[in-house]
Amino acid sequence: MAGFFFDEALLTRGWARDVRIAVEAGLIVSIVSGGAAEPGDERHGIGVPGIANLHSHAFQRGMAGLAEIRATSADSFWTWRELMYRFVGRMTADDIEVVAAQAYVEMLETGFTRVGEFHYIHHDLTGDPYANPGELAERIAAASQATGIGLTLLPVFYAHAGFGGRAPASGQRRFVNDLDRYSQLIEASRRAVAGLEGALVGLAPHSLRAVTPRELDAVVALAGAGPIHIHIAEQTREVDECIAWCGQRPLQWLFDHAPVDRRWCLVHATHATPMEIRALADSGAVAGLCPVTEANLGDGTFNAPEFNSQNGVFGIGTDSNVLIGVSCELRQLEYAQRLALMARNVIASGDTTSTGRALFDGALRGGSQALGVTRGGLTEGGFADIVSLDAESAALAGRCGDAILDSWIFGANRSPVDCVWARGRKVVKDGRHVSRERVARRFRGAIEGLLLA
Ligand code: NGQ
Ligand code: ZN
Repeated sequence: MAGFFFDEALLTRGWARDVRIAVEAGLIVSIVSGGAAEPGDERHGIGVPGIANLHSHAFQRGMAGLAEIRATSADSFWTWRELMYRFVGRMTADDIEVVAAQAYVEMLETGFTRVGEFHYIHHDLTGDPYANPGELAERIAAASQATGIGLTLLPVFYAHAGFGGRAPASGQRRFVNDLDRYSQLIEASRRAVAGLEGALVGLAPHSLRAVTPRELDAVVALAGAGPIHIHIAEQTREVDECIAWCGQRPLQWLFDHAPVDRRWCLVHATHATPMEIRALADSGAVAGLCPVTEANLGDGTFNAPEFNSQNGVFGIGTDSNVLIGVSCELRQLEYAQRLALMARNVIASGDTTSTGRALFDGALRGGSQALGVTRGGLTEGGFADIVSLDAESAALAGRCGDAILDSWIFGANRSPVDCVWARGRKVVKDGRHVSRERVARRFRGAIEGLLLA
C-alpha cells in the first residue's frame, strides 16, 4: 500500500484540500480529504487526474516537423498523407517500437496516463504479413510496457482506398487485411496486451473510405461491449466523395447504418451539420477531437457550441503527434473556437464558468469513456493515474482550484507537470520521464537512420 498526500487535489467530486490517496496494486483504494498525511506518504502541492489521449498514431511522432515545407501551391491534408505514406514505407518493426516509446514518454511528461493507439501498420515493408500477425501490436505493447503508459490498443481494419470499395493504393499496402485476417489480428492483439496491467483492446474500422458497409457490419459485430473508433468527416473532400457515393454525408450515413452508441468514438467529426451534431450528442458517442493535428492538417473547426448545448461528450487526442501535450490540445480546442466565433470563453458553459475546468473535465470524462475506462478521475476503485503540478511554478503563483487549470492551460510557458504516476507506478519525476534518456537515445538512432535511408 502506498500513500499520497496533496495540499489540494481535483477529485471526481471537485477540488478538495489535504487529500490523502491510498493506492494498492495500481488502484485507488481510499481517498480522505481534510485529514493529515501519514508517515511515508509522498507529499505534493497539487494533484490532478491523468488524462486519456484517445487517438494516437504513435509512429507519426517520427516525422513531426518534417512536413512543414511547401511542396506545391496547394499543400493539403492529402499531400501530407503522401509524405506520411512514404515515411511508413521505410519504418522497420524496431523503428515503430522505438518511435512509439518516444511518443509515450512525451505523453506521460505532459499528463497523459493512457493512450488509445489507433494502430494500422500491420505488415512488413513490402506489404507481406509478418509470420506473427501480432508482430507490430506486440511492438506497441512493448512501448507501453517500457514507458508505463496505459494502453487501449485499437487494431485497425483497413481494406480500401476510397468509397465504394476502391482497391487499396500501394502506399497503403502495410495496412490492408480481409475480415479473416482481421479477426486473427484481434486475437493476436489480445495476446499482445495480456501481460500488460489494465490494458484493453477495442476495434477500429479506419474510416468510411477504407471499409465497405458489409465490412463495417462485420467489424462492429466483433465489438461486444468494447470501444469502437472510426475517423469521420475530417476533410470536406471526404464529405463530397461520400455524397457522390451514397447521397449522404458521412455522419448522416453512419447514424443511419451503424448502431452508434456510448461504445463509439467518432474521431474528428469536423464537418457536421447542426443536425449531425445533435445526432452525435444524442448517441452518447464521444467526439474524438484532435485540435493540434486538425489545425496542422488544415481540417476545419468542430462545431463545439452546438455540441455543448446538446450536452455532447468530447475527448482529446494527439493524433499525428506533431506536438504532444494535454495543455496544448485543450488550449487549441478553445482557441479555434475563439477565432472562428470572435468570442471568448466558448467551451465553458452551464455551471462551470472556468474554461480550463470545462476543458479538463470534458477531456477526462470523454477520454475515459472512449478508452473503455469505467472509473476515470481520482476516485476509489479507479486507476491510480495521478499528476502532480509544481505549486512553486511562476504560472501557478497564488492560484487555487479551477484557476490552477486555467493558468496551466493558458498561461504556462514551461510545463508545471512535476510527477506522474500511471497505475500507481511513478514514471515522471521533476517533469522528466524516468527512462527519458534511454528512450530518446534509441529514438535519435532510429530517426537518423530513417532520414539517411
Ligand atoms: C491516419 N490521419 O490514418 O493517420 C490519418 C490519415 C487517412 C488523420 N486522419 C490517413 N489525421 O485518414 O486516410
Ligand atoms: Zn487519426
